[in-house]
Amino acid sequence: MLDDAPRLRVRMRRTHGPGVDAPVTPGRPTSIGGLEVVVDASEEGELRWSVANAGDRDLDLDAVALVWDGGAADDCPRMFANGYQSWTPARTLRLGIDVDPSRDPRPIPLVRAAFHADPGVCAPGELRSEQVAVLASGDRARFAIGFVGGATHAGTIRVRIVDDRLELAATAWLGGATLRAGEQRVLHPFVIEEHDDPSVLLERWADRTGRAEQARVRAPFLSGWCSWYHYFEHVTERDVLDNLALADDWPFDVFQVDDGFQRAIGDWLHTNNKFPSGVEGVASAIRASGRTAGLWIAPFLAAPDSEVATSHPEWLARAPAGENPAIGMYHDVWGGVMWQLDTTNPEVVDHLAATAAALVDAGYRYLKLDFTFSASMPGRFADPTRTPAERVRAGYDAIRRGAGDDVFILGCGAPLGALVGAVDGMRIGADVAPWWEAPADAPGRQPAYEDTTPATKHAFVNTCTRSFMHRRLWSNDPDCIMLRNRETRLSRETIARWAETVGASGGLVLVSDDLSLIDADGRRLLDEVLVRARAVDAASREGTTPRALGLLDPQGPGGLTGS
Ligand code: 9PG
Repeated sequence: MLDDAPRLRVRMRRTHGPGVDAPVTPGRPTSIGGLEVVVDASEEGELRWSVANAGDRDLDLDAVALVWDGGAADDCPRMFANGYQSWTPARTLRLGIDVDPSRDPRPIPLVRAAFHADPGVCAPGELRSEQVAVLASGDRARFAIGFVGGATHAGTIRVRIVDDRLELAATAWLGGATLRAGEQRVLHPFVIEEHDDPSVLLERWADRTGRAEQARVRAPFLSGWCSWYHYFEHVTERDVLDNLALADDWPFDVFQVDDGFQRAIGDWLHTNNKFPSGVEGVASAIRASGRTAGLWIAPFLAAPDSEVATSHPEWLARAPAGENPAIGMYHDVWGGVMWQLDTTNPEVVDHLAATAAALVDAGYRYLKLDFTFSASMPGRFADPTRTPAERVRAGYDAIRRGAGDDVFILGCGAPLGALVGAVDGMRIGADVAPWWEAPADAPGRQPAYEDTTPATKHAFVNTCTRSFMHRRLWSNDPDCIMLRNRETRLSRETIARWAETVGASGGLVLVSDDLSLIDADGRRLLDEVLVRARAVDAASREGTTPRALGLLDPQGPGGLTGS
């Protein structure tokens, strides 16, 4: 497709500057807007490219793209579009009909920055996918475009129909990173493959990317308990101990304490008064029961009144303009605005490594790192040459360095592309909730971004559509099952359907209930789900993952093979 060189163009957007566009010939440097782009002839089907600052002044670069004609749009042109982070949907969109949510004026810009690599507004008619996209005519796939890697910048595939033809743009998102005078950056290569089965295309892309990025795919199968989806932020040490006491004959490897133990967002080694025994005491109790102790943290955030923010204001990223710190997340439950730690500051990475080491010393061997897209949010940083992807990856790498190689690290609220090779497990969908569809007043609901709201249906969609990632990029975490049939709005049928889908995915099986509310049927369901999940996981390690039914159906997938 890219051999059609006369139609190949490079498109570039410097920060605060207009987009510029020029034809490019593979093998020959193209000068554009003070930069030089080199596209190599492909090797092993991978197109290699780089961008260099040819001038004698530093330049800030938002995005550079290769743009080409993808042929006639055909009937029912569709794109399987992968979302940016754990909670963003992966599903099939209709070109010429569906609209990118960034075009909706209602959400504040911060919402766009949380759910997309590029927080800007899409062009009219344009749809986008992160890392990999499958282009299709109706139910038949045509080809996939995928970036082989994402650790140094995000890769966004943008598509629109121009004169009944597909205009394709493979975009490297550098997010305003400074290119020093004379500096060259090698960009992640990308591949184009043809096949009529979308699952085959996605699996081949994930195989290739997992190999290239040394994906961590050898962690043991895990089952466990998580405090979040029954107790939420009200969890107490007593709740954890009570469930531990009830769990004696439950098949859990991990017992994981979620949000609610900490004194402040950012101060992870100090508990609030609901956890009188401290982080060590809770870990000791879990370990004494023979289980792996797990803990949730949101490591790149700091509450304005946290010790970390007040004693080290210089560790905070600065807002894009003005003197305030940069926002990493707005969350009512935590009291509003949370600042963003600057992971380009060597002291911050040392602090993250030391925090992880201290938690491991306290007894934790499973860390759930949440809201980690926050390190990719806009701001000004100690090292302006780092891209958003590099800022996220630096934070994860620091935590890995402190925690050691044998601690299970679970990414959550995490930009997927940047973290292949960094995490053992990855949350691949929105939060479940004790309801199927989100009610109008569900917490976290954002106009135009409703499909990221905590709701079991949203977790179900991504568990099906991202099944190809399992044991290729990491172990998939589909999010928790809930087995209680009291204190929930889920019907017995829906409880079972969701639990069976988790089992059919082969991913992590985590239960999030007050165990005293689960009856014998619930327990039997868990045992069945675990048998299935172990078998599917074993097959996945051998390269056979379950496939989504109806992957190219714009109404969403119908389930997984075998479910
Ligand atoms: C703890 C939770 C759980 C859960 C995570 C994550 O936008 N929001 O308001 C929003 C709130 C919570 C949330 C996602 C989004 O969930 O996925 O498993 O750990 O944090 O706070």
